[in-house]
Amino acid sequence: MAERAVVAVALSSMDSASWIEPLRQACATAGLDARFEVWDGRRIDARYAVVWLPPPQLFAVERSLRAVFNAGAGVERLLAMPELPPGLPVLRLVDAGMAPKMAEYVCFFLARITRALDRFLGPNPLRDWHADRPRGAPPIVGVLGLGAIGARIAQAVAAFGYPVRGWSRTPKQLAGIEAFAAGQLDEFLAGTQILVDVLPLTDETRDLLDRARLSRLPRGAHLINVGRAGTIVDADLLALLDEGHLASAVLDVFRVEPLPADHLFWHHPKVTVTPHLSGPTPRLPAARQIAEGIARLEAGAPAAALPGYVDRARGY
Ligand code: NDP
Ligand code: OXD
Repeated sequence: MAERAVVAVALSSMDSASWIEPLRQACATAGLDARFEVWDGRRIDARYAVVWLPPPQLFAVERSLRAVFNAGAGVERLLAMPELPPGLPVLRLVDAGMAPKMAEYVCFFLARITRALDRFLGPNPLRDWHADRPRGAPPIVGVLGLGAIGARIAQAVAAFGYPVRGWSRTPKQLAGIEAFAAGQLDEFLAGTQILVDVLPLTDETRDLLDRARLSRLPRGAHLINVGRAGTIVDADLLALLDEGHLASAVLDVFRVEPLPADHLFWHHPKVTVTPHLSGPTPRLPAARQIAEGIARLEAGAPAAALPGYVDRARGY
């Protein structure tokens, strides 16, 4: 009989202990015999690790790892760890319940922007029954990144009647979404009135939206960033907001998190800051995906055949 798999759980900011029970439950459902342990720095001979910003010594201490499961979608910080062994397969979550929450977040801010709902909120709400209502054509929404999450966001936005366009590295065919390929970014931006960034951070997407690119958006455009902050040059974004080229920015992700208390974004009148909460990883669906992944690996499947296998050269 195969030896029981030991799984190290090292989830730093996500509270490792709270994941043990969902992982156990998910294992029982997947028919997998595994032992999950919160990793405390001592060697447990783990065959797999479930991580989010793990301590770097994990990879030096646990030398028998066969794969590492990232308890989130973005892997840029994990891949940037010099301690991560080069050949160790990395798997990430694919949707796992994050996509609908992020679609909800984006649609909430779209309604707020397009109906100027802020007028009715806050300490001095407008009390005018005859306040202006938008009756024209809805603005064009452009979604950068049409992966597990971006596609869901694009489809949710389209379901509310917005014309939606999407940009991805490889061409996509999604019902009701106008698709733009990698070489068509300028054209994509020129026709986008509300830009939603759902890109992973990779060598190719780092600093992608600089002054030149953001300036291609029409005057008065809005930005919602739920992907990664490193895809946008902060100083260029602030300058374009101050100059009035961009009307507003809703930012859920930041180059430094937690966002430092003195950062300009906190106080800028055209910026809404949320503390990286658009897509919190829901424990049970995530645990199920991880348990199914481990079960398949234990059954002999190659890691590259699993959903969420990260192409380390590509960076996502
Ligand atoms: P996926 O890997 O499924 O999708 C990534 C998308 O980006 C794909 O459509 C991909 O193109 C596209 N893309 C990648 N590189 C490029 C490029 N150079 N040019 C054009 N398009 C590119 O990721 P997910 O949808 O699961 O997640 C996206 C990101 O959202 C995560 O990486 C993470 O950073 C962020 N995130 C944020 C959360 C939050 O709470 N704020 C929560 C969860 C995720 P192609 O389809 O051709 O591969
Ligand atoms: C993720 C995130 O990548 O929460 O999952 O940002």
